[in-house]
Amino acid sequence: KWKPLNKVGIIGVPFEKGQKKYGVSVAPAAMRTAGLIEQLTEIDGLDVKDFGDIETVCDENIKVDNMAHLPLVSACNRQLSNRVSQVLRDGRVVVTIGGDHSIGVGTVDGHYKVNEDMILIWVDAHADINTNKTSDSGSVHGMPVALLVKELSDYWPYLPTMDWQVPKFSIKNLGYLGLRSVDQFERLAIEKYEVPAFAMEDISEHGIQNSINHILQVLDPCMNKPIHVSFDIDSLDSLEAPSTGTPVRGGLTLREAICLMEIIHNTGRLRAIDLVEINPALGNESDRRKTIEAGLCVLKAGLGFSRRGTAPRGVLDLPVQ
Ligand code: B3U
Ligand code: MN
Ligand code: MN
Repeated sequence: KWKPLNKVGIIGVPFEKGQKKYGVSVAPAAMRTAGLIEQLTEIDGLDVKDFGDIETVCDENIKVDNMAHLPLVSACNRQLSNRVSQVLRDGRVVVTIGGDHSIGVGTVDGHYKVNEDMILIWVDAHADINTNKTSDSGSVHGMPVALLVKELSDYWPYLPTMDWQVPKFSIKNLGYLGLRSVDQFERLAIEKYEVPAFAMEDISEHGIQNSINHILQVLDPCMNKPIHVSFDIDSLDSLEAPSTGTPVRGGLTLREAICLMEIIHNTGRLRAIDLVEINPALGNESDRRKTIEAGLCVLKAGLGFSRRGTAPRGVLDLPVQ
């Protein structure tokens, strides 16, 4: 019944106010310069449309306790949510290039509006499930999951400027991969709600294939739900993706990440990919190149690029002299 969509829509989100370092906002431009559209277009049969960048305009200056730049984060995500819904309604897989991970609020909100039965795979070194009470940093990129999930709505104060976002997504439809830097209350939330979470030691024990297959089995045993992958580049080992704001060693290899994305692609149900936290302003030229290339590899694997190669369509023999 399900087969991979052969249409994608790209959205760039040059937004970095969900964290403290300069540079994640230049990732969409850096990815385009590195050949994002061209490389995706080379994937067999893929129709790629660029929906441009989200511009954030915001004149509100309301302070919310331990949530830096909330009005800006909110304004950006509100527009992003609408754009994501629009791309999905155009029958395309949405590929959103961040930006920091606070933009996960907009991508998941926009996806949920179109597919209420969606499941969410959060691939990250971090769990991003802090509230403003539990966060040490006050950075919203550590809070998107807690903002999205209906089960945690009572743990938030009233959030000015966020009225547009009603948390309806259930934590029962969430799974984690790649965790290795989880705060105490984040761990408590994962245990309280029994979120299927494959931290690095679990991936070491079971392997990446069993890990993702187990999560898919738990979240969607009937295999009929649309899948959203929110991929934080810091899920990769910092040797593979050094140009990111909060690198943590001991992470996924690029091979594991590609394998994971191929498995999800092969379900035919992947409908949205976020690629976030690439920061081309950090590290040297080699770090930058490695990180951007790793991001491109992850996207291509999710969109049907085959490492085996692809024979020319409809051609049965080699050309003769
Ligand atoms: N859990 C910490 C650290 C963090 C979360 N996401 C990133 N870092 N990239 C926090 O700030 O909430
Ligand atoms: Mn993250
Ligand atoms: Mn992270």
